[in-house]
Amino acid sequence: MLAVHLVSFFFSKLQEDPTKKVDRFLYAMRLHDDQLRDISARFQAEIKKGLSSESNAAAAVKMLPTHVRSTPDGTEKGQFLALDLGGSKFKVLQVKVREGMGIRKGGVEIEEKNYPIPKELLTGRGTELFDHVAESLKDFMQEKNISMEKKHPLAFTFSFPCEQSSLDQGLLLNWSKKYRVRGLQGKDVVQVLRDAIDRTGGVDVEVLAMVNDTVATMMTCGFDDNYCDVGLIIGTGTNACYMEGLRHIDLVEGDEGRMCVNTEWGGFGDDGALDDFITEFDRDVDAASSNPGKQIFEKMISGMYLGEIVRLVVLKMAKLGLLFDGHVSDALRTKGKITTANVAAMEENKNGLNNTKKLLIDLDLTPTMDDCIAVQHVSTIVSFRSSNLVAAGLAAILTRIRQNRNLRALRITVGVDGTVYKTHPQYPKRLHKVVRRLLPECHVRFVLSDSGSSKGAALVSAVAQRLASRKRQVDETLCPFRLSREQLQLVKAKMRAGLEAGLQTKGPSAIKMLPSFVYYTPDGTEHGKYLALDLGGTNFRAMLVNFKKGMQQNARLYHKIYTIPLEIMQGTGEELFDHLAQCVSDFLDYMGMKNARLPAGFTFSFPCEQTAIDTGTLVSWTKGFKATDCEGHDVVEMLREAIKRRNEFDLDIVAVVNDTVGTMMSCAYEDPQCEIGLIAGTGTNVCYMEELKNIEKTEQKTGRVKREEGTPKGEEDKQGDGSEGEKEGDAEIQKMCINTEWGGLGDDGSLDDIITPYDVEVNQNSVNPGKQRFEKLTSGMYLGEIVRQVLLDLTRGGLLFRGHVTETLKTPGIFETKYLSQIESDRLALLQVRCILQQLGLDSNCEDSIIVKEVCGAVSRRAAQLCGAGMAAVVDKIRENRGLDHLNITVGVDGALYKLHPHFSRVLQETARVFAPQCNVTFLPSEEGSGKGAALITAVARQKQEM
Ligand code: 0WK
Ligand code: 0WK
Ligand code: BGC
Ligand code: BGC
Repeated sequence: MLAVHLVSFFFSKLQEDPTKKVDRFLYAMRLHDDQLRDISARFQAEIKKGLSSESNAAAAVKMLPTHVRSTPDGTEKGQFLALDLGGSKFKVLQVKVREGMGIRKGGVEIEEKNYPIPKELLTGRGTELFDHVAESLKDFMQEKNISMEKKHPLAFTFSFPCEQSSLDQGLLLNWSKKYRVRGLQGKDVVQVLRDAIDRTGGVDVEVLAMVNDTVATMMTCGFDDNYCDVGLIIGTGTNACYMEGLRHIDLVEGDEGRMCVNTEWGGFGDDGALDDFITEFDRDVDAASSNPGKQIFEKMISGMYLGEIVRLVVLKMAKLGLLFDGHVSDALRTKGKITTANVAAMEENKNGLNNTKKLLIDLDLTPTMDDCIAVQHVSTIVSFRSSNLVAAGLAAILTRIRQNRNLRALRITVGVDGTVYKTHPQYPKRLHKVVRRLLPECHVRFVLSDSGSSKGAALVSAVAQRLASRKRQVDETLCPFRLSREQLQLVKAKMRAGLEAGLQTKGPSAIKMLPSFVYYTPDGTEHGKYLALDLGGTNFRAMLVNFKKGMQQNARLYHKIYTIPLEIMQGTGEELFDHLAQCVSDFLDYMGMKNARLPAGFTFSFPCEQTAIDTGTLVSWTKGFKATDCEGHDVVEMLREAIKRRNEFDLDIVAVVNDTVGTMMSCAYEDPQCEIGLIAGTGTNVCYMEELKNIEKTEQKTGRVKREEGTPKGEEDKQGDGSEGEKEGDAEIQKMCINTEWGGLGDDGSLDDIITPYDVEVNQNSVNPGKQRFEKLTSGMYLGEIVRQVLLDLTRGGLLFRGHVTETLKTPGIFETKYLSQIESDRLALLQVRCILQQLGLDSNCEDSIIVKEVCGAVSRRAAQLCGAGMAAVVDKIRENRGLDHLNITVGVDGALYKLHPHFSRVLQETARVFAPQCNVTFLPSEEGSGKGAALITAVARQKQEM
C-alpha cells in the first residue's frame, strides 16, 4: 500500500498523460486476452458443473433448465397479456403475434405501460409486491379496454433465478439487483402471481409461461433470426441463456432435442473461482451490497454496480492525492452518487469529457482537465472490463454450442437487451470486437431486442399454448386407444363368451375354436428325425429336428428360412404350394437328405378345420395371404400334390398343426406345465388344452371312426357308440388342444365399442375386410397401419409435420410394425426416431417425433392389453374347467411382436395378471419357433401309429 502512495506522489510531479496513472492504478482491471481466455475456460468448467446432477447443487453457476424446448418456428400466433418484472422497469403489455388486422405478415403488435415499483415494495412482503403487479395488470386492461370477461393467456417475464419443472411453475431461488422482497424465496412465483390476481379480482387470465428475461430476449430476437440460440442481458443485472442439448441437462428427463438453459452467470465466482480477478473495489462493492458474496460476476459487470465501482476508484485515487489534489467531497463518499448512466455519459464520444466535468462538479469537486480525463478513463477501464468479462462468458457458451454440434465453425446470433448494452455508447462494439477476437472461427451476430422481452415471453406462451393445445388434441385423438379397466374387463368377458360359443356351435362363430387333434403334450419319450415345415406370417421355415430319447432339452435341429414373395402370397394356391415344395427341396438338398422320405410335421399358421391330425381344411386366409383355390381345401393334400408335381423327393406328412399348437408343444418340451400356445406376431392367436367334454362339436365331427386310427387295433369294435369307448384307452385322454383363432373376436360386431375410425380404415383397406377384427387391433400386420392412419389424421389436423401430408404418409404399409418396436425402445433417442421418420421421407422436428412415439405407444399398448385381457379369459376358463381356486400354468409364446417389441410382452403379462388374479401365468418364449413343436407332434402321432 505504502509503495503505491510513494509511486503516485512521485508521478504527480511529472504532469504526464493523466490516463497513464489510471492505467497503472487500475492495472488489475485491464484484462488482456489470455486472461479472458482463462476466465472463459473457467466458465466452461462452471457450465459443466451446473449441468451435471452430481455437482449441480454446489455449482455457483446454476444452469437452470427453462423447459423452453424450441426457438420460434414461425407458427406461433395469438394475443397475450404480458408482465415484465425484474429489470429496471416493470411493464405490463399486450402482445399480438400474427393476430388481427394491420399486423404486417409475421408481425407483432405491442402495447405497453410502465408501472414504477414503489421503493418500499422492493424490500416489502412478497404478497404486497405481487398485489401491486396484479393491480397494475388490472389497470392496464381497463385502460386498454381489454375485456375482463374472457380468459386471457398471460406471459410472465421474471428476471430472477427460478427452479422450474415446467413452463408455468418456478421456485424463486434468491433475489438479486434491487429486489430484497420478503417471504417468497423457495415459493412458486407463478402461484404467488395467480393468488395475487385472484385477490385483486375482476381479471381472468391464464398464466401460460414464466420465463427469465434472457430467455424472453432470445425468443424475441429468434422471431426474425433462426440462428438466435443465445439470450444476453447486460442491464441492471447481467445474465445469459442458450439452447443446450437435452442429453447434457441431467436435471431434466430425456435425451432428445434441446432446451434453453438460464445460466444465471451472475453467480460465477461466488465459489471463489474469480478471486484472482477481484479487486479491492469489487470487494467493497460486494461488502456494501445487500447480497454480499453473491453475484460476484454480476457485480463486476452490470449496470447496478459499474457506477459504484467508478465512484470507489475515483474516491480512492482522490484520497491518494492522485485526483483533485487529494480533495474529497461528501458527495464522492456517498454510495450511488455515480451511476452507470453517468459512466455511459462520461464515455460519450463528443461530450464525454464535458459530462465528466459536469458530474464531478455536481459531486462538489473542482476538477482540472487532467482530473476529468483521468476520471473518464476510470469509467472506460471499468466498463471495458465489464464488456470483456461478458465477452469471456459468451465465448465459453459459444464454444460449448460449437462443440455440442461438432462444428469447426459456428454461425450464431446472440439476442441482447439491457440498459447498459442499449445506452452505453461504446459498450456494444467493444463487446462484439472482443468476442470476435476470442472466437475467430465463429460468425457471431448480435441482435438488439427492439421491443423488450415480452414479445419473446409471448412467443414462449404461444409455443406453450400450441404445445398444450397440440397435446390436448393428440390426447383426444389417442383417448379411444387408452382402454379403461372396465373396457378391458368387458373384452375379457367377450373373449370368454366367444370361447364358450365356439366350443358349442358347429356353425360359424367369431372365435372358431378349431380342434387340433393333439391330445398330449410331450413326455420326453419322443425320439427320431423329423422334418418340420413352418408357414408363418412372413416367411416359410424348413427344419430338421432330431430327438434323442430322454435327452430332452437338446434336440438337435437345423433350419433354413425362406421368404414368401407377396405375389406368391396372393397368387394361386398351386404357385404357393409349389413354392413351398421348392423350398423343401432346397432344404433337403442343403441337408443332403433328398431321399430320406422323412416323417414331416407341417405348421400352417392359418385357421384350418381338422378331422384328424394329418388333415386340415383351410377355413379362410388371414394376414396378408389370399392365394386362390385354397380356402375350403385340405392344405396337407395341396402340399402333397405340390411335392408330387415336383417329383424330386417325398415326405410322409404325419401332422398339420397351427403355429400356436406347435409353439405350445415346443415349450411344453421344456416346461410340462405349458398348456397354452400364444402367437403375437404378424397375426395373433392362442391355443390351449381344453377338456374334451367341453368340446361338444367334436363328437359329431370325430365320432367313433376316427378314434380307431389313433387307438391300438381291435379295441374299438367292442363298444361301437363312442362314449364309453373313450373310457378304456382314453383313460388318460381328457383334453384336446383347441386352436381358438381368437383373431376373429369382434367379427360379429362385439368389439365395435372399442374399434376406432382408424381401425375401421385399416380393416377396409385389408385383404379380408370384416374378418379378424381382434387380430386387426393387436397384431404386427396391422399396428403399423393403425399408427399411419393416426399420423395421417394428426398431420391433416396440422398437428404433425407442419401439416404436410406427404405421399409417403399416404402409402399403405409404409409404416411397418418393426418401426414401432424401434421407435418405442427406451434406448432410442428421439434423434434416431427422426432418422427413422427421415428414412420414411417424413421430415420431422423434435416435437413431431415425441408425438409419433406417443402414437406408437398408444397403439401397441392397446394391442398388448387386449391380448392380456384375452389371455386372462383363457387361463380363467382353464382354471374353472378344473374347478381350481388357483391355477399355475405356462404359456408358450412366439411371434416378432412379443419377442422384439420393447414393451408389448410386459404390458400383456401385467394385464393378464390383473384380470386373472387367481392364475399364476408364466410366459415362456419359444426358442426354436413352432417347428420343434410340429416335429414333437409328428413324433407322438408317428409313435401312436406304430403302437
Ligand atoms: C428489457 C427487458 C426486460 C429485462 C431488461 C433488462 O424487457 O425483461 O429484464 O431489459 O435490462 P434492464 O432493464 O435491467 O437494464
Ligand atoms: C415363429 C413360429 C411360427 C409362427 C411365427 C409367428 O415358428 O410358426 O408363425 O413365429 O411370428 P411372426 O413371424 O408372425 O412374427
Ligand atoms: C438475475 C437474472 C436476470 C439478470 C438480468 C440477474 O440478477 O439473477 O435472472 O436474468 O439479472 O436481468
Ligand atoms: C391365423 C392363426 C395364426 C395366427 C398367428 C392368424 O392370422 O389365423 O391361425 O395362429 O395368425 O400366426
